[in-house]
Amino acid sequence: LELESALHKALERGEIVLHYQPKIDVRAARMVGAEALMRWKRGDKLVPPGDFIPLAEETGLIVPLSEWALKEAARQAKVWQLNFGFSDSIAVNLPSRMFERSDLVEHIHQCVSAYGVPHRAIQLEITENNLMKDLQNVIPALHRLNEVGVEISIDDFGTGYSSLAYLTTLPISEVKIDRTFVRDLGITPQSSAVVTAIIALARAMGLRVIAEGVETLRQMDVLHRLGCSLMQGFLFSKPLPPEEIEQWLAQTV
Ligand code: G
Ligand code: G
Ligand code: NA
Ligand code: MN
Repeated sequence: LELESALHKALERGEIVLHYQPKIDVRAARMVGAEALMRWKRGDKLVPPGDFIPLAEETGLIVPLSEWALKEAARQAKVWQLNFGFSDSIAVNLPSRMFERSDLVEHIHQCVSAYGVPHRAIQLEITENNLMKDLQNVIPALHRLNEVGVEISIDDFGTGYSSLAYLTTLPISEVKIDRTFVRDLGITPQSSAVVTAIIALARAMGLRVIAEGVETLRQMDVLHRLGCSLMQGFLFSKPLPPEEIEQWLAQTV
């Protein structure tokens, strides 16, 4: 309960911040975007999202937190555009709660308009399980987002139970191979079988594919050989505060 009221105040006190992890195109050797990840600056501690996102989901605080994250990502995209010519997108993780809101698309529109960035400056990551959990609300929202140019990436892909036939009907742009498959690449044959299948599926559906949780050169090599050149993970960079990610942005242009 103490944590709950502290989290409640955290947002208005400016204690919630976004860190950014670069998405890398290994073939082009450049950063092609970044994923925004929330942290809570509580005193001199930096609380990881695993310690407060579940509570935020339970209490509904995830809604104002996510609304703030969308706005903050749009602001950051504008700053990077002005300082570094950044024209890629910042990915924001969106929980299924946000899709229950009829004004989600309007809220995103207001965020990008407020800072004068194009809608494609914001990308949304939704986990495969969240996607399938609330199709009734998610599907119309995905179509409206697609119409205005906000791309959707399916997070933790391969861990859920989505019907592949069904997925082909959704306006999505990217699938993100879950880190559990990446972790075992080069170790278990099953993992490379799954990754090979996901890459083939993505290609057949005309989707980009990105691998998350890339930690070793070996994983990078296997992924590259299998035809996946977009990657994210500690091998390249951990999630960084905005000041520290500027070295990546400076290399991009
Ligand atoms: O950054 P870290 O690896 O600790 O993140 C842990 C989990 O918290 C990840 O699954 C990530 O998707 C989730 N997470 C991080 N930031 C956000 C956010 O802004 N919104 C939501 N809904 N989840 C987030
Ligand atoms: O899928 P999700 O949004 O939960 O992923 C984001 C989380 O993954 C963040 O908490 C981030 O810190 C973590 N992460 C990023 N890169 C790596 C990595 O290479 N290995 C592991 N184990 N975790 C990573
Ligand atoms: Na994510
Ligand atoms: Mn993920």
